[in-house]
Amino acid sequence: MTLRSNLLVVPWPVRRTSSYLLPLLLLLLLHAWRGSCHPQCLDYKPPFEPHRPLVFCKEYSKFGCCDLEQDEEVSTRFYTVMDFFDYSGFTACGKFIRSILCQECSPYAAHLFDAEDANTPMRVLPGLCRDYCSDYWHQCRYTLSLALEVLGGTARAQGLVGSPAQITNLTLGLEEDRGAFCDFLELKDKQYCYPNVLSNAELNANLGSVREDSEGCLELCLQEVANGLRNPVAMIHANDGSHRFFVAEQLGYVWVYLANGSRVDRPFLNLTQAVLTSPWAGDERGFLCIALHSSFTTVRKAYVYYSVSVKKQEKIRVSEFTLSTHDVNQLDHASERTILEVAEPASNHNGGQLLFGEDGFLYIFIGDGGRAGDPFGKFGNSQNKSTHLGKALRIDVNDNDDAAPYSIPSDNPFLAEPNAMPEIYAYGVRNMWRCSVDRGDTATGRGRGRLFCGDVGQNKYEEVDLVVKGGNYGWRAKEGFSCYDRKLCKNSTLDDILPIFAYPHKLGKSVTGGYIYRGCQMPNLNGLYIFGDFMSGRLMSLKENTTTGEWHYNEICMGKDQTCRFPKLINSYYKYIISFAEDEAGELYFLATGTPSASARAGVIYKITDPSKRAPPGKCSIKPAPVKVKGKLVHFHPKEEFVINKKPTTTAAPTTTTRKTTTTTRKTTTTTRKATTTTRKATTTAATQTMAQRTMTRKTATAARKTTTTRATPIAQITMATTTGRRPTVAAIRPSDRPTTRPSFKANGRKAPTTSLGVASSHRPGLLIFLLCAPFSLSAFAP
Ligand SMILES: *[C@@H]1O[C@H](CO)[C@@H](O)[C@H](O)[C@H]1NC(C)=O
Ligand SMILES: *[C@@H]1O[C@H](CO)[C@@H](O)[C@H](O)[C@H]1NC(C)=O
Ligand SMILES: *[C@@H]1O[C@H](CO)[C@@H](O)[C@H](O)[C@H]1NC(C)=O
Ligand SMILES: *[C@@H]1O[C@H](CO)[C@@H](O)[C@H](O)[C@H]1NC(C)=O
Ligand SMILES: *[C@@H]1O[C@H](CO)[C@@H](O)[C@H](O)[C@H]1NC(C)=O
Ligand SMILES: *[C@@H]1O[C@H](CO)[C@@H](O)[C@H](O)[C@H]1NC(C)=O
Ligand SMILES: [Ca+2]
Ligand SMILES: [Ca+2]
Repeated sequence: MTLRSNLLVVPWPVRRTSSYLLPLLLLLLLHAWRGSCHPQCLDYKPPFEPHRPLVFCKEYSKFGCCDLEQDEEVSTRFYTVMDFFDYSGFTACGKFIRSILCQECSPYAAHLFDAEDANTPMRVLPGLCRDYCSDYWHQCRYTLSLALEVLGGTARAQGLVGSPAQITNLTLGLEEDRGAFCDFLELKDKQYCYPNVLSNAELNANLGSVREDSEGCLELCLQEVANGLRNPVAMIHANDGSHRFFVAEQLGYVWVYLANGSRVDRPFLNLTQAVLTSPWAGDERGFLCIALHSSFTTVRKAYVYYSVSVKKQEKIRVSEFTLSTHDVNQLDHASERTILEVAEPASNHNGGQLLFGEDGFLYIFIGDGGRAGDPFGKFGNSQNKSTHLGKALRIDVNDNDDAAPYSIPSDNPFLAEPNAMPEIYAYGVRNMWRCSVDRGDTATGRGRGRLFCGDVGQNKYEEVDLVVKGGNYGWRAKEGFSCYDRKLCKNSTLDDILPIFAYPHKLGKSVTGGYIYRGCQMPNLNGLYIFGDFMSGRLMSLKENTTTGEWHYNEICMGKDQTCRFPKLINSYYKYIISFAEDEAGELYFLATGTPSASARAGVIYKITDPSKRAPPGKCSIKPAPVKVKGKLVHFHPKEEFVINKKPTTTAAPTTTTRKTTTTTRKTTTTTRKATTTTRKATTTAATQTMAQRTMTRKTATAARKTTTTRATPIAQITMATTTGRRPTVAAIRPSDRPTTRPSFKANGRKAPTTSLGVASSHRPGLLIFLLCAPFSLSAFAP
C-alpha cells in the first residue's frame, strides 16, 4: 500500500468528504508505543535504496521508503499546501511542512506514523518531538489543518474515514493551545520522534545493514513456503523461466510447486517402490538428490541419486529420467536409465549430491562408504583413488542418447594415473552433504562457478570446502584442520586442501552445506555463504574478504522483538536443517524438519529474508512463464507463526542420531500443532462519535475560509490481522532459545597450518558492513 492520493492534485476548495478526525482522537486516547522499533515502511516492508536519487526528500535519497515517484507525490502535496502562503509564510513554514511531509520516506516511517502497532490507528501526521513541535507551533501553528487536509487522502487510503469538518474543528481547538497541539503531534518515544530519529547515532550507524545482535549474530527472518513434507532433502529449479521448484522427499517423491506456491498433486517422480530407506530417524539412505539437465529447456532430462538394494547388496544409484512428452510436471517413469551404481559397504555415508557445474558436466558427491573413521582398505576409501567412494566425480551426460550413458571429460584430473578411477574430480571427501555452484556477483561476475560443499565430520569438526579440480580434501588424514589419522596426516605426499571454515562439535555435529546468496531481493546478503547444521539447528554465514581470501564467520539468528514483524514473516524454524536451496531468481531457502524421519510430515521450506533492507520496488519483479498443469493443484496454507518474546511450549525432542553413525534408534515423535489467531480491531469511543457530527469552521495562515458539513461519518477503523500465540512443537529454534555456546571458530584459506586457527576476530562487529546510509543531514529546506 503506497501513500498515493488523487485528492492531492485536486484544487484546494474542492473538498471531499472524509473523516480522519476520529482516528486522530483515538490516537490521543490510545497512543502508547510498546516494544522496540526497527526500520519499516508504511507498506510494512523494509526500507530500500531508491533506483534514482530523490529530488524533494533528499535526505532519504540513499535509504528510505520512497522511490522517485513517491518523492514527486510528496513534493506535489507540499506545493499544494504552499499555495496558500505568501513569501514570508513560505519561508517560515515551508521547512516544517516539507520535513513533516517527507517523513513517509523515512526508514522509520512505520514507527513515526504508528503503523507498526495494530492496537493503535495509524497517524495522519508523523510523530514529532516535543521541542520541535513547540517551534512548529510558535512559527506556523495554523498550517496544521492544511497539512492534515493534504494528507486526508492518505488517511483515506489507509482506510480511515471522516470529514474535513471534523478536522477543522479539531485543529481549530488545537491551533490555539500549544499543549494540546503538541500532545496531538508528539511521539512519546524520545529516541524515535522526529527529528531526534535522525540524530540518533546508534540507530543510524548501521541503518540499512544486516542487523546484528550484541554478539555479532545476523538477525534474519523467514517466510514459510511449503510444509507437511517428509524429510525434504532437496529443492531445485528448472531454470526455464517457469519459476517452478521441485522438492524431493527422502522416501522417493519429487513434487512440483508452481511460482505461486501451489503444488501439483501428482508427483513429478514417484520412486518410492525402488528407494531403500526406513522411517528411522537418522536413516541416511533414501532418495537423496535430483538435478535437472543444465539445458533443461532443450534437454528434457533429470538425474536422480538414491539408495537401492540389489540382490541384498546396498548401493547408491545415479540414474536418468526423461520428461513426459504430455505433462511438463511429470517425468516419464518408464524412462529410467542407470548412469552409475556404487556398492555401499555400510548404510551410512552415502553422499547424495548431484549438480551440474558451470562447465555443463554432472558432478556426483559420494561418501566414504560408512562406518566410522573410513576403515576400509589400507588407508580408507577417501584417499584411495581406485574407488568411487569418498570422492567428488565429474562426468559428461550430454549427447548420450545413442551412446554410453556418460563419458569422461577430457580434462578430468587423474586420467593419467594408473588405477585411478577416471570419473574422479576431487578426493579425500568424507560425506559431502550439500554442495552448490556460485552464480557469481551479479554486477562483476566474480566468484562465478565456484563449488562449495559442506563435508560432515567424524567426531570433532564440521567443515566447508571450496572444491577444485584434483583437490584432496584430506579425509581420513584430517578432520577439519586437525589430524585424524596421524600417520597419513604427516605424509608429505598428502598435499591436501584445507576447508575455508570448520567448526567444533559443540556448535553442531553435522554440517549442511548452503549457497552463496546472489538473489535480487536481499541486497545486503550478496556474496554471503549461508549454511547450517543438521543437529544443532544453527544457521551460519561466511563472508569472503576478497583482498585476503579469508572467510569470516557470523552466526545467523532469528530477529528478536519487532525485527521480523513484517507481513508473512516468521522468526522460528524447525531445527533439523536438511538442505538449502535457491530458486530461479537466486533467492535462498532452507529445508528443515521437526522430526527427522522419512515418514513424518514435519518438514517445512523456509525462505531467508533480510528485514533490514529490500531491493527497490519493481527491481526484482519476475514474470513466471505459464505452466500447463494437468490434474489438480494443492494450495499452500502456512502453518508457522511469528513468535514474539514468548517461551514456546516444547514437547520432547525426537530421538535421532547423526548421519555419520550407524542408526539403531527407531523412535519418532510426532506432534500436533495448534495455532491461535487473534484479530485485533481498533476500538472507538462514544465521545468521538458525537464529535464527528459537528459543523465547524477553519482558518489557515493565509486565508480564512468556511467549510460546512453536516455529514455524519462512520467510525474509524483499522483492522489488522495479527497472529500471536503459541508456536508449537518439537525441536524448533526461536529467537529466544538459540544455542548459547560462543565458540572459538576456525577459518582460513588453502594450506594453512594444521593447528586450529582461532577467528575470534570473526565476532568483531561490523564485518558485514554495508554502510549505505550515511547519517542524515538535516539540510532542512531543499527546494
Ligand atoms: C497458481 O497458478 C496456477 C496455474 O497458473 C493456477 O491454476 C492456480 O489457481 C494458482 N494458485 C493460486 C493459489 O493462485
Ligand atoms: C507411488 O507409487 C507407489 C507404488 O509404486 C504407489 O503405491 C503410490 O500410490 C504412488 N503414490 C502416488 C502419490 O502416486
Ligand atoms: C583401494 O580400493 C580398491 C577398490 O575397493 C581396493 O581393491 C584396494 O585394495 C584399495 N587399496 C588400498 C591400498 O586399500
Ligand atoms: C605416503 O603416502 C603414499 C601414498 O599416498 C605412500 O605410498 C607412502 O608409503 C606413504 N608414506 C608413509 C611414510 O606412510
Ligand atoms: C580485508 O582484510 C584486510 C586485511 O586484514 C582488511 O584491511 C580489510 O579491512 C578487510 N576487508 C573487509 C571488507 O573486511
Ligand atoms: C468543536 O469541538 C468541540 C469539542 O472539542 C465542541 O465543543 C465544539 O462545539 C465544536 N465546534 C463546532 C463548531 O462544532
Ligand atoms: Ca554407506
Ligand atoms: Ca577435509
